Amino acid sequence: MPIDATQPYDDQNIFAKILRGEIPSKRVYEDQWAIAFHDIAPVAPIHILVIPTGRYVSWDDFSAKASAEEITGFVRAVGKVARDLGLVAPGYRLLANVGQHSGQEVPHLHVHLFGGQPLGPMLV
Ligand code: IU
Repeated sequence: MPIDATQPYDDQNIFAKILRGEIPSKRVYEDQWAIAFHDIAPVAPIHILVIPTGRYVSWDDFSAKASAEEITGFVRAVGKVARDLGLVAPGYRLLANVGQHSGQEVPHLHVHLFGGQPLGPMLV
């Protein structure tokens, strides 16, 4: 069921556990500001999730409350992951779901990075 993007941060959410290393993931990147790992149910040949190391429910929360340093660090990490995976020349897509209408399922901000094939037009 989609989450309510206005809910308080829950330290027991699955991505918080992945961040703390309590649940395994296939990590491709980590630094002070972000970690990135393979989505467990990929919908493209390359489907990576990039999440901030801070406690943010969604893009809304992050954009409103994160420090300039955190925002810069996170945005740079997303770009670096894509570059490291060789996705800039062929191209890629970024997506962040926020709350009910988007279908956001996990209450820790995550940016989906899709690539590895022509992705077609956005559906909405
Ligand atoms: P959404 O934007 O909240 O809808 O995306 C959640 C994504 O998290 C979705 O693509 C899931 O396949 C993915 N995921 C995961 O990679 N590992 C997990 O343990 C769980 C969800 I739960």
